Amino acid sequence: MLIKIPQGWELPESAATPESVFRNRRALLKGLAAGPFVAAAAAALPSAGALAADPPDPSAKYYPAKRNEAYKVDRDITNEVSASSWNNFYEYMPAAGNITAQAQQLKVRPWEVKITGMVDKPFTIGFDDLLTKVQMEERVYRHRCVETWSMTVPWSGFALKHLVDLAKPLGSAKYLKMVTFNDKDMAPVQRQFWWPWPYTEGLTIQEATHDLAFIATGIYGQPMPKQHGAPLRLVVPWKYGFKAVKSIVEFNFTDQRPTTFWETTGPREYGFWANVNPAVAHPRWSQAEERPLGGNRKVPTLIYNGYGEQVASLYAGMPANEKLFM
Ligand SMILES: Nc1nc2c(c(=O)[nH]1)N[C@H]1C(S)=C(S)[C@@H](COP(=O)(O)O)O[C@H]1N2
Ligand SMILES: [Mo]
Repeated sequence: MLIKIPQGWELPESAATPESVFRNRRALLKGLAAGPFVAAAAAALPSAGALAADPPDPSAKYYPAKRNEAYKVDRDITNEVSASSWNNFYEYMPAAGNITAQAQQLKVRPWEVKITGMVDKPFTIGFDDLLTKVQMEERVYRHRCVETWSMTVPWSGFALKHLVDLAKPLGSAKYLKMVTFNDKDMAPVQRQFWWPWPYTEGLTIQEATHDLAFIATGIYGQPMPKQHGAPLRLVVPWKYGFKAVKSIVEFNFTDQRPTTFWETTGPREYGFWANVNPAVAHPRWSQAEERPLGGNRKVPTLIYNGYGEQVASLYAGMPANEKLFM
């Protein structure tokens, strides 16, 4: 997101770690290649996925999850190195870029998720417990960032509807608010008081229970790397990427439309609905095209990011003053 606050610390794209460094490190970790240069490069950076020092991941048994072939995309899957080395996670670097090293400060266990607000009975559940109560699957989805880069990736996880069912919301609940952790030790950037931490997003209950709404706990057949928002993050592929809140600690059911991190930060540029629409320009750039990660080629952006057939009916009959596409 390009909000114009003085940003001396912003890295230009050219300063990102070369992909070759990641490739070499991965090869080394897999025992396929070694040699003094590769070893040095590998030692200099934390790993893209599990850090060597982390304890064994108790959720490893769920991956790879069985792919659900109902979710098909007529695009090539983005190569893993490109997707995992170009991320947006302001808690670790307030600009999109290579945040893998910074994101290793995220501690994903123990991890508790709170279910609060207008539900039958609020509760807290450990992340690993939660996984035993849902149906894990893999889905290939498009992802379109409001800043015009895009990717197509296999997410592992479960339908958000499963979590809504576990929560037993009251009939009076109209919205689901989702909140990222707020911890200055785990994310020193959260000391920057001018951002409205914690990162918050929201959906209507109709959106949250739509077939496409997904909670991702992994990507490319592995548990979620930290830079992608471990251990669980939202995926709503018909909306701009900023809706896809990472590292969630709370699901709050409410009758009030939640005010989001980006609405608070840039109310004229980022809204609640944020549905993808190539015909509605961002105030500072066109949304007509996008650049799939891993290349310089541009391709046309599609209404609802290609999911119009499934989701357009959610918005039929909305009042004309609702800004559905920002
Ligand atoms: N907590 C949190 N969630 C976040 C963000 C963030 O800065 N903080 N960035 C969002 C944006 S703008 C995008 S495009 C996606 C990027 O997801 P990825 O890094 O896994 O590709 O995460 C979204 N979720
Ligand atoms: Mo984004």
